[in-house]
Amino acid sequence: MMTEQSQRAILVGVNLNQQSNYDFDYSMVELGNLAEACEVEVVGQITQNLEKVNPSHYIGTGKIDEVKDLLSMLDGNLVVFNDELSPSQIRNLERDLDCKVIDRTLLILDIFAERAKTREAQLQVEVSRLQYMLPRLVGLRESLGRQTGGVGTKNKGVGETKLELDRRRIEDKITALRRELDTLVAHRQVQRKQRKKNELPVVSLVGYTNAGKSTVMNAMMNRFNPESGKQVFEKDMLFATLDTSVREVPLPDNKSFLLTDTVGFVSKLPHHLVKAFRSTLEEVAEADLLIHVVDYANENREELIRITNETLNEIGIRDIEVVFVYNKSDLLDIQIPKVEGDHIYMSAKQGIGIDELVKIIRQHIFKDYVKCEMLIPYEMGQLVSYLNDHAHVIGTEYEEAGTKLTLELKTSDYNKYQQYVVQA
Ligand SMILES: Nc1nc2c(ncn2[C@@H]2O[C@H](COP(=O)(O)OP(=O)(O)OP(=O)(O)O)[C@@H](O)[C@H]2O)c(=O)[nH]1
Ligand SMILES: [Mg+2]
Repeated sequence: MMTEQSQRAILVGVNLNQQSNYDFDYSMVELGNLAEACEVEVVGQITQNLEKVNPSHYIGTGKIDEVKDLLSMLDGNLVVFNDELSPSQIRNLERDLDCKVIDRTLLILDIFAERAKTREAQLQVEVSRLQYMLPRLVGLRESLGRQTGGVGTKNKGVGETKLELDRRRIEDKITALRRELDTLVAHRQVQRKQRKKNELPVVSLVGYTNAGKSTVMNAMMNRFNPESGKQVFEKDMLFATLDTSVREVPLPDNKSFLLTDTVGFVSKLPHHLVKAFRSTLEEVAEADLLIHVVDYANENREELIRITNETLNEIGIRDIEVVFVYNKSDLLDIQIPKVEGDHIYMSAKQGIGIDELVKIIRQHIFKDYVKCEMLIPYEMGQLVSYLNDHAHVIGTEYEEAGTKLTLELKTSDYNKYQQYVVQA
């Protein structure tokens, strides 16, 4: 949709009630970034403070002329609104501005559509897009009609039947896509259950888009599992990651955990999209620990933290312990790594602070480990090798009655092999 020849856009934002807990200016900067991610050139911007929006045009009537003047002055051919517009608002605006009008939601949907790589992500985006389009079909049809010289009364009946058809076709398509999606989700749930059986704790990276989540994941893998070669995609752009990746991080003392990397958040993430991505985000909901990655070099970090927390809330994630990674601290004038309780100032890109982060993670997820001594008869050699692979063996002595291990192991293993425990 966004690939037509050069699009020159004017951004329009409404600062409602001049809310103090919301950085309006930053949301406009971000709208520009979103537009640029869609290869739209931003040529101008108009904002307005309002007590409440104008139901018919979103902006006040006076502002419409202003936008129109700016469009002709700057040779713009697209207007992008900072909020989701209703179908009739888009219709009215396109008519009065005589120009294509889109909103923030459509921009985000387009970026997601472009970036989705796995079938699951593609389906999720497509469902959201169709749902966004459904109530807006009338508008699309009318603007088409205008281009071909206006809708005549003669064709009206035909148009309406066609509209009904289109609508039904889209509804059918949504149903079909949903069905396919359900199959995929079921498959992933099986995988997730299997992982659960492994009883490895799950740690999930969450945070605003571009904070450095994927870079943290890669830094962890470089440090603890370099041979695996399983790097995830990291890049300086909005929504580099749309799919969930899970990696095992094996620590030197045979304790491991699973680390998941997933889609980042953004201000005013479209509701349909959050809903469509629910299955992806379920991985996060089942985590034992969250690592909230913050771009600490971003001066709006407080706002970004707040939006991330709100989104987590919206998808029903509460009561999971959180560790804060103040990432990109290499860009600031502070000594790193620096640990303050469950907060760490670090640099994933430079690999500074990874060991310290793991130390914090350990304190949260390996609570059910116990230390003990076991005496294992020589004919149980297999158990000794199992423990060498799956527990943290601190000392080994060979006694007359068998191998004596001083070790730290999971409570479940402790209970299973309790008969060999000689000293708890
Ligand atoms: N200076 C600096 N840059 C970093 C650091 N960590 C990540 N970056 C850069 O930030 C950009 C985004 O990193 P990603 O890891 O892709 O961010 P993300 O949070 O996964 O982003 P999404 O997948 O889009 O949500 C990349 O260009 C990274 O190289 C850091 O510690 N310092
Ligand atoms: Mg990423």
